[in-house]
Amino acid sequence: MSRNDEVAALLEEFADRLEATGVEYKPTAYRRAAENVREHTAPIENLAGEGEDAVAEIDRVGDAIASKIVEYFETGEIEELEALRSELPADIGALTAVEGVGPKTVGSLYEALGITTLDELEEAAEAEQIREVSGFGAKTEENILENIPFAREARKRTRLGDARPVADAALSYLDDLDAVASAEVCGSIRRWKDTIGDVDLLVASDAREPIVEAFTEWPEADATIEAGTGKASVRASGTRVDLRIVDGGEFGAALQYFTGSRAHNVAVRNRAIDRDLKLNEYGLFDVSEVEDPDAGQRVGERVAGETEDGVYEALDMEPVPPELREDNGEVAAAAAGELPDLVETEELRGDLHTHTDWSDGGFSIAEMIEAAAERGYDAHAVTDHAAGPGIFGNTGLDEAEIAEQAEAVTDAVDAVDADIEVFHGIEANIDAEGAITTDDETLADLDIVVASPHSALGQDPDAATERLIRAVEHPHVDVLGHPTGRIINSRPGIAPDVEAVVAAAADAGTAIEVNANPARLDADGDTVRAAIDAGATIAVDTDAHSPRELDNARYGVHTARRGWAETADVLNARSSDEIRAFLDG
Ligand code: DGT
Ligand code: CA
Ligand code: CA
Ligand code: ZN
Repeated sequence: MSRNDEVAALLEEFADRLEATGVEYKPTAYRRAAENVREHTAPIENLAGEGEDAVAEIDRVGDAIASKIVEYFETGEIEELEALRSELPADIGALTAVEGVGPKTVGSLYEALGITTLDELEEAAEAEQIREVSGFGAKTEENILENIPFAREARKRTRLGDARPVADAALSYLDDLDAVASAEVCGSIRRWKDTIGDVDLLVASDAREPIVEAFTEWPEADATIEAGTGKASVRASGTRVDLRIVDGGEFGAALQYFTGSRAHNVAVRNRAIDRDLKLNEYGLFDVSEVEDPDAGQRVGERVAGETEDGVYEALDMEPVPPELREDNGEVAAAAAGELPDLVETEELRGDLHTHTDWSDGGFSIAEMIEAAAERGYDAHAVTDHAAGPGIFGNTGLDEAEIAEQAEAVTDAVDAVDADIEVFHGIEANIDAEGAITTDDETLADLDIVVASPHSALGQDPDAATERLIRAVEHPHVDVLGHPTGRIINSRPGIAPDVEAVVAAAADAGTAIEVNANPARLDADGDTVRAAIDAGATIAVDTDAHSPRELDNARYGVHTARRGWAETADVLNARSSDEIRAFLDG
C-alpha cells in the first residue's frame, strides 16, 4: 500500500467516524479529499514534508485536512481522529462492510448495545437484541445476520490461485473477440502477488462499445458492476474484474501503467522526469520543448507507448519483468542492465515434494509417477507424510511403513517404465523444538527428506527461529518444506527471523522450499530473495496430492521470480544427476 492509499484510508475512516457521531457535510468533504489523495501522482509523504501548502495543492484538499495530513506525518497520528476513535471504539471498517450497516448504524448500535466487532454484531443479532433498539426491526436484524458471512469474506483479498484462473478465462474470451487487437492481464495478477484485490485486464481496440457489451455478456460473469465507454467491471467467482480499452498506439504505456505497482510506477516516472520526458498511461513524451508539460495528457512529442518494452527501452532500461515491479531495486538494476535472468516454469525438470495414497494423497505411486513423466519431467520425488505432530490420525507413515513403501516405489518404477528418475523420500515433521520425529536410521536410507512444520504454528518468533535452524541443520534434511506453515487468508503461521534461518540453510546445504500450493506460497518472495542473497538453494515444489495439482508449479515459479530467483538458484531446474548430487551432499 502506498502512503497515498494509507492516508486516503485514514481520511475515509475519519469521514465514517464523523458521520457515526452525527456530524453533517464534513464527512463528504473528507471522502472527496480521500479520493483525490489516492489518485494523486506525487507521493503524499513528499508533499507533507514540504508543508501544508504543498498538500493543499491537491484538488479538494482544503487547509484543515492538509494540516491533519502534515500532523500525521510529523507525529504518527491525528489527534482529532484518535479522539473520535476513543469516543466510538468500534471497528467501523469491518462493521460497515456488512450490507445495510452504515456509519450511523454503527454509532447507534454502539450506544445501545456496545457493539464493536463483527462477532459482537453477530451475537447480538442471534440473541435478537438488535430488533429492540429504536429505529431497528426484526427484518433489519435478519438482513444484518444474513450479510455478515459475506462481509467477512469480502474483506479478504482473493488468493492468486482463485483469481488467476478467472483472469485467464476472461483473457481468452476477450482474445477471441474480432474487435480485440491485443489483450493482457495487468495489475497485481500480472505481478503474481499471492493475494489479489481485483483482476485487471487491458485490451487494445478502436471499437470500444462492442467490447464493453461482450464483456458484460461474458458467460462466467455473475453481475455487471459498471459499464462505461472505455471501461467496464464485472463480478466473477466472487472477484471483481476490471477491463480497460485503449488505442493500439497507447497499449504499451497503458500496460506499463496498469501493471503497477504504484511504487514502481513512481520510480519509473521520476526517471522519465530526470530525462525531460513525461510518462503516463497514454505514452512517453519528450517535453523538453514544451512550456507547460502539465497542460494535457498527451503534450510533447511521443517517443514510446505502443509496446511496453519500448517504454522501458526509451528510458534506457531493460524491460522489467512484472514480478519485480515492487520498487525493491529493480529500477536501478534495469538501468544498469543487471536484471536477474529469472527462472521459468518450463525450466522445471521435476517435482521434489508430492504425496500418494500411502498418506493423504488420492492417487497411487504409479499414477503420480506417470503424471510426472507425462509432463516431461526428468525427476520425481515421492514424499508422503511421516507420522508425527500435526499429522492427522494414521495418515502418516511410521518407520516400518516407510521401509515397506521403498519396495512399493521400486515396483511402481518397474511397472511404469518411464524415462524419469524417481526419488523415494518422506515429508518429515519438525516438532516445536526443531527435532525431526522420524528415526535417523530410516531417514538415512531415503533419497530425499523434506522436513516441514505441521504443529505449534502459533509459537513465538524466537522459538520458531530456533526450531527451523535446528531442522535445516539436521544432517538428513534436504529441503525445508513450507517454512511458516501459513495458509493464506486463514492462518499466518510462524514468523521466524528469516535472515537467520536462510543463513543456516545456506551453510547446511539445505534447500528452502517454495510450496506452490496457492493456499500456501510458502516461502514467499521476500524470503526467497533473502535465501538467494544468503547463498541458499531454492526448491519449487507443488506438494501435489493429485496429478492435476502438479499444474500448480507455475504459482511457485512466479513466487520464486518475485524473489529474483534465477534458473541456477532452483534445485529442481537442474538435471536429475545434479539433483542427486545435491541430495547426497
Ligand atoms: P490489487 O488489485 O489491490 O491486488 O493491486 P493492483 O496493483 O492490481 O492495484 P489496482 O487494481 O488498484 O490498480 C492496478 C494498477 O494500476 C496499479 O498497480 C497501478 C495502477 N494504478 C491504478 N490507479 C492508480 C493511481 O491512482 N495512481 C497510480 N500511480 N497508479 C495507479
Ligand atoms: Ca488489481
Ligand atoms: Ca483494479
Ligand atoms: Zn506435503
